[in-house]
Amino acid sequence: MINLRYLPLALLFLSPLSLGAEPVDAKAAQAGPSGGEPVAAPAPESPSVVAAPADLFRRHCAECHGKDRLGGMGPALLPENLGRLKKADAADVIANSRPAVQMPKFADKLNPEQIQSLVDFIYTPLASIPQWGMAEITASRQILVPPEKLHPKPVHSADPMNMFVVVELGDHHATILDGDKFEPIHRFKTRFALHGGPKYSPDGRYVYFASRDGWVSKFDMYSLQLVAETRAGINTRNLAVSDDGRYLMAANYLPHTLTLLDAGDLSPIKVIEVKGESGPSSRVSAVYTADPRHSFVVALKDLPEVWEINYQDHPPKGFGTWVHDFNEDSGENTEVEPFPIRKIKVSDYLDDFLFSPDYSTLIGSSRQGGIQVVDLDIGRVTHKLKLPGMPHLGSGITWNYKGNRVMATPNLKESTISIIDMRKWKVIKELKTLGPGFFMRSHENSPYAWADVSLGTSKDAVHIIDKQKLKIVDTLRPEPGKTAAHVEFDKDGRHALLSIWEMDGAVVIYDANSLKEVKRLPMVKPSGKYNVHNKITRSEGTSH
Ligand code: DHE
Repeated sequence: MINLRYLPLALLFLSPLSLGAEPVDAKAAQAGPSGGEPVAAPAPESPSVVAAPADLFRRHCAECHGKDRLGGMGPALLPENLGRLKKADAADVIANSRPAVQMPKFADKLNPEQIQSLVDFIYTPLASIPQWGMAEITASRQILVPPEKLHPKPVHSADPMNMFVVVELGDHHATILDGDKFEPIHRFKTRFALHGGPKYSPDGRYVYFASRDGWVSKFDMYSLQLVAETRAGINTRNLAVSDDGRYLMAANYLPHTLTLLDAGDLSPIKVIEVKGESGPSSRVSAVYTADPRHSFVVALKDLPEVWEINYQDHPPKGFGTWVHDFNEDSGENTEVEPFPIRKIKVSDYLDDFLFSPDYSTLIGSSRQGGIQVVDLDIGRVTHKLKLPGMPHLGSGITWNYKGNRVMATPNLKESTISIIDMRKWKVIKELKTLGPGFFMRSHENSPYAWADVSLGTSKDAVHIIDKQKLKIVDTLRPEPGKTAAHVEFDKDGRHALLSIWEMDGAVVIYDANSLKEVKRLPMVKPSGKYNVHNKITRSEGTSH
């Protein structure tokens, strides 16, 4: 149990969901997302004590955040993991806590200098990249419900194909929504700071979440419970599920690795070090599965390469050592390494990316701005396009326009949406928007694409784009003054669900044709919404 004597400051940034497990470090990241009792305030720190920040951390923080700052019941306190909290705001969080966390206030317990020294300490990178290999991952794994205890059929009456997961970032929960009635049917605690889209198993029964702190959680959509968790990294970007449902791959910033997990019990299969031939290692920007290729495709942040990792039992010609080991006479591949890697050189470091609908082409955001088009079959960059701002390609969508496939992407730094002909690789339209945006969405059955402008001053607006006229035909303001961001359609494309991205936020359900509001469900800073059918069928209007 937690020793309250040591608890105080250690609860920095701690979600209310994160208490109630064993002390950190011994079982570092084993503390589950189960709830706990409110925390008693600490004994005041004597103002006369001038301790070194490391000592302050050890005494006040290590219990919950790990003596190595890698996290435990509370999140990791490393610069990489604190990326979304401005350093200038961290002192205020320590002094005054923040809404929806159980961390007590420390303003009257530590003096401003002590608080500032702690801030400086946690924003200082560790001297070396911490070890997080097979042993640590294995030790972190927890089976919460064994497979034999899971109900074979759904315990609810919702259409399993038309359910949504809604991530509520504000208090680190997720809500499962019936997509026909638009009624929440379950709400549960998640790990701290989920990021990236949760990914479904191919049959839609399970959903896998990744948190920025590296936790991968498996949730059963039939019995509505978390079934297993593993910490795949210390700082993780996102995860992907193989098209056969057997494997997960987590993309990590810390350490510089890809973690391959068994999708069944989340046990680690392999940790792949991400480094170039000449030595330097790289953070991983993102990983996705390319279903028809039976591969995970990976973009790298610090190496100008794209990696394709085949997960078939018998990988095809062209992968890794396969070429050398392929026996031309027998036509067999006898000594192939499992999960061989094919490395494709690209012209610039890539951030996020999307695929063409047939998965033969990767379209990636260059660090310098603009996009690179990579033909995955021939293994090289075929086109480069200069675009204004920074395209946000993970949010890119495609559709058929006058017999041609086009794609559209918001820009993180410019008030523009770029629409690109995917045959000629030419920008055919730059739509001026009310501000830079983060997410775009549509559906095969909808004439409209929805685009938020949540990064600008008109963050409460959402543009409706006619996909055949290539024009903004309407602009909605679901709640004036409040951030509106991220849309997801229901299974048939008849409704669009939009987030009011605020602590007192909501998911607003619109009729996708009349654009009239149908219902509003209060939620705590809802971020992404993920429809089972649209995700597992790889709808052209949503992220994959
Ligand atoms: Fe995201 C998806 C990268 C900041 C919310 N974001 C993704 C993906 C990548 C990415 C690579 C695709 C993964 C996937 O879906 O599997 N995000 C980045 C960044 O590099 C960036 C700009 C900086 C960072 O801090 O990492 C960034 N992202 C944010 C935020 O600040 C957001 C708005 C709030 C948050 O959660 O931190 C945010 N990102 C999201 C969401 C998705 C996402 C909700 C999933 C979108 C979807 O519908 O699929």
